[in-house]
Amino acid sequence: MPAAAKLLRAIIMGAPGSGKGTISSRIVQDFAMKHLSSGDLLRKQIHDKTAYGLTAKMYIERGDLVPDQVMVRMIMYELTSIHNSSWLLDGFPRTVEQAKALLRDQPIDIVLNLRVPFDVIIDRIKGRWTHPQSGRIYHTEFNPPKEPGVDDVTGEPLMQRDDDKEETVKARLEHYRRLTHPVLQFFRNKGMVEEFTGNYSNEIWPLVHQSLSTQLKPLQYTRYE
Ligand code: G5P
Ligand code: MG
Repeated sequence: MPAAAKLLRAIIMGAPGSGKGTISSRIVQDFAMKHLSSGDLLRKQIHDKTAYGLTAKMYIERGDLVPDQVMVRMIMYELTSIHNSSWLLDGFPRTVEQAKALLRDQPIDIVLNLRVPFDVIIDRIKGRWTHPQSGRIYHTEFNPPKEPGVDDVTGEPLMQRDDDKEETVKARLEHYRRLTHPVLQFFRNKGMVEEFTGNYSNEIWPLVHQSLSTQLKPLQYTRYE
């Protein structure tokens, strides 16, 4: 009987706007991994007006973090449905409490940390447009949709996120500095973090690809210069 393929449990971290969603969408194209984004999940719950969504809405609109117990319950539940696959967690954990709860439940193989300067990030977020139903991300200059304001795949309208207003972005960056930096330190102390630094996702992506290729076989051969 052939040996079961190794499953990879990865986390992608980085400040708001550092390119977690952008890099994650490239990862799932090139590797057999499921992408679970806590932000996308929360926005879907808000759209569907679920109990989680009603709780999360006011926190997200202020740029605050949703309480740990809500997040831990939601993410642990979602992980049970993909336990047979390799997965990539984006946006979770965001606090040391969340990180400890995750490690009590799941073995984590690698933490990918995207390091992009804050001034680059603020410029990026101003130009972001998303397709809320799928989580597809665009940018007016970096990766514009074929037709302005319209999703390439469905033809549905694109939206700007409510929490992308300048003041809210500043609050999100501040929470990142105060609450999420310690999470990185927590994982660094365990020797789990791989760092990727750059101003552009196109320079970071080949390095991420190379690193993951040492752990998982890519779905197709892609050459990055
Ligand atoms: P989210 O949704 O997790 P954030 O704040 O962590 O939100 P965000 O904003 O989704 O992260 P990102 O995914 O890191 O950013 O970045 P992205 O969307 O890929 O890229 C940003 C923009 O830059 C896009 O338009 C992209 O096209 C463009 N871009 C990418 N690369 C380049 C480049 O090289 N050049 C240029 N010019 N542009 C580029 O969380 C949202 C909220 O949900 C709650 C919190 O309230 C949070 O604020 N939440 C949680 N609360 C508690 N605990 C948790 N675990 C929570 N998770 C979510
Ligand atoms: Mg994102």
